[in-house]
Amino acid sequence: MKKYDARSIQVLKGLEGVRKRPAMYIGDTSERGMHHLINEVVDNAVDEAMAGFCNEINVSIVDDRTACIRDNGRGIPVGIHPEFGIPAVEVVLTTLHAGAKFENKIYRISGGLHGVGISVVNALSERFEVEIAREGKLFRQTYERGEPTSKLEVIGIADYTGTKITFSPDSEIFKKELSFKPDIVRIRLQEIAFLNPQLRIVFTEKEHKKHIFYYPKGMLDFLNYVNTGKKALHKPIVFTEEKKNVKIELSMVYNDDYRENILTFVNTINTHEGGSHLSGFKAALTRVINDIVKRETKVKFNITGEDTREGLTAILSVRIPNPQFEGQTKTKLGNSEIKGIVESTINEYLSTYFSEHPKEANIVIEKVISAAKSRLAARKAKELERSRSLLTADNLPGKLADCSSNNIDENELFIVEGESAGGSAKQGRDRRFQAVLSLRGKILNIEKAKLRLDKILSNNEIKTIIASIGIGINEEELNPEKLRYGKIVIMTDADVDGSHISTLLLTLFYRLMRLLIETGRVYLAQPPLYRVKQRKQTRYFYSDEELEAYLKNINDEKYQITRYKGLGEMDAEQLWETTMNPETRILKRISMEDAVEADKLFSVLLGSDVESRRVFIKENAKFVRNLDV
Ligand code: 0RA
Repeated sequence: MKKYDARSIQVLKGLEGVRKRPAMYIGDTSERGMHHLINEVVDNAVDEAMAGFCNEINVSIVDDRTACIRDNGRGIPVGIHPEFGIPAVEVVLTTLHAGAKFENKIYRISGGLHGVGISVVNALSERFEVEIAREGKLFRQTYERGEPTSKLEVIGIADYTGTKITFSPDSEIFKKELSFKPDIVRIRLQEIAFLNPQLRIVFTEKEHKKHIFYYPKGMLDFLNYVNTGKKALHKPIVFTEEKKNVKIELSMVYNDDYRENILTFVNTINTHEGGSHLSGFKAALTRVINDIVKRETKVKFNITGEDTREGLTAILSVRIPNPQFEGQTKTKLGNSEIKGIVESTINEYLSTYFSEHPKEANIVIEKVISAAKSRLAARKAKELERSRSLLTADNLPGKLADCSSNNIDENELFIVEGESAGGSAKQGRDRRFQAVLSLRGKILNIEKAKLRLDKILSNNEIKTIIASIGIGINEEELNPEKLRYGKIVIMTDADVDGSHISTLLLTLFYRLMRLLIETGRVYLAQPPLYRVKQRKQTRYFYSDEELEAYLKNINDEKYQITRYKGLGEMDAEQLWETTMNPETRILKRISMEDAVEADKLFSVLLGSDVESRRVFIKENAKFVRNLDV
C-alpha cells in the first residue's frame, strides 16, 4: 500500500496537471509533442555534458513507441533527499522543475517547450524505466504514468557512472498511430553534436542503423556540413565570445552562389523563426561591411543588409540564461536585450577580423558590392520592363481619340496643346486617318527638372504619348513595326508655353525615339497667326511678313483682321481648314538639325544659367516661327 503523505499528494497534483494539460508542457500531443519527450531527456544529458561530466550519449529508438537514452554522466543522485525522505531520483522524476533545485544551471534550456524537466516525460509515459550507475552500483526503478511501480533497487555493480532512461509515450495522451520518426530524432541529435564539440552522440535507429555524431571542431564542422557542395570564397570565419553571461558562437563563410543560409540556435535549440540574436547579427554585419565599403572603396551606392548576406552561410549559436521563445512554433527568440549584446560583440569581432585579414576583407567586400550591383541592375531591368509595358499600345490611354484606318503610313497623330484646342481638333479632324491626343497644359514642370529618363517616364502625359506612338523608347528597344502613325504632328499655340511644349516634345523624340526624327515622321503644325475677312472672303496668314505683303496690295477695301493668340480661339471648322486638312495646311517636317537645336535649347531652358534662359524665352517663339514654312 502506498503511503500518501502531504508531499506525495502535492506531487501527484503537479503531475496530474501535466496529464490534464500536456500541451502546456510539451506544446502539443501530436508527433511533434511526442518527440519533445526524447528531446527533454536528451537535453538533460546534454546539461550533464555541458557541466563537463559526460562525453557520450546513446540514443536508440527501440521500437515505434519506445526510446532509450543513455549517458555516461554522474548519474541522477540516488541518496535519500533530506527534505522528502525519498531517493533524490524519485524527487527528480515526480516533481516539476526539480532539476533546477539541484544545480544552478545558467544556460539550462528554459521557457518554450524545453527544460520542463524529465518528470514531465515520466508523467506522460505509460512505461518509464530509469537505470543509474553510480557509487559502484547499478540502480533501477520503474514508473507508469508518473507513479513509481517499484522502489529504487540495486540490481548490480557498476565500475562506471551514467543514466539510462527507457520510456514509452502514453497511448492515453498520444494517439496510437503516432510513432517515433528516426529522421526527426537524427536531425536534432546531429545539431546537438555540432553545438557540443566535446560530445559524442550515437544514434541507433530501429533497424540497427547506427550514426555517430562527433564534431570536435564544432561550429566549423557544422558550417562545412551545411555548406556541402558549395564553393566557399575564403577560409571560414569562426569565433566564440562571452559577454554579460551571454555566450556567442559564430561561423560564417561566403560562397560563389547567391543563397543566404543562416542557422541560429539558442541554448542548442534551433530557432527556425530567428529572433533578437539573428537581428543583432544582421545589424552588425550590415554595419561592419558598410563601414569598410565607405572607408576603403569609392562605391557611392547603398549596400543593403541583403547585399551583405548574398551567398553567405552562417551558424549563430548563443547561450543565454533565460530565453523567451515566441512565435508560431516557439522557435523565435524574444529577449530584446540579446540583440544589442550580439550586435556589439559581432561588430567588434568582425571589424578587428577584417582589419587583420585584408585578403578575406577584399573577397567579402567584392562579393557584397557585386551583390549590390546586380540588385540595382535587376531593379532597373524590372522598372524598364514595367515602364515598357506601360508604354506599348496594349495600354492605350483613354485620352487618345484614335482613327479608324489601319493604314499606318496614311495615319496621323496630332498631339495638341490644351483641352479646348484638343476638343476642336477632335471635332474638326477626319476621324478615318487622324487621331488626336490632347495634352493638359504643361506636360512637365520643366523648371529645374532634369531630363532624366525615370523622371520623364513618371509623367502621365509623356507615358500617354509614348503608348500612343507604339514603338517604345530607347535606341535598342525601339520596335519600328509597332509604329501606329506615319506622321506625328505637334500642334501647339504660337506663344511661349507652346514653344516650351514643342521644344520638350522634340527633345523627347530626339533622345528616346530618334528613329522617328531620322525617318522624318515628326512634324510641327503651322496654325495661322492672322485671319483677314473681306466681305465674304476669309484668308489666313502664317507670318507677319506674309500679312504685311498682302495688306500692301489690297486697295482701300474694308477688311477685318483677327490675330490668333491660341489654337483655342479657332472653332473646329477653322482648325480643320487652316491646320489639319492635308489639302490646305502647312506642316513643318522636323529634320535632325531641328531636333538637335531643340535639344540644345531644351538644355538651356533647364540649365541654371538664368541669362541664357531669359534669352531663350524671348526668342523661343522665333524658333518655332523661324522654321521655313
Ligand atoms: C540532478 C542532479 C545531478 C544530475 C542529474 C540530475 C542528471 C539528470 C539526468 C537526466 C539524464 N541524464 C542525467 N544525468 C544527470 C547532479 C548529480 C551530482 O551532483 O552528482
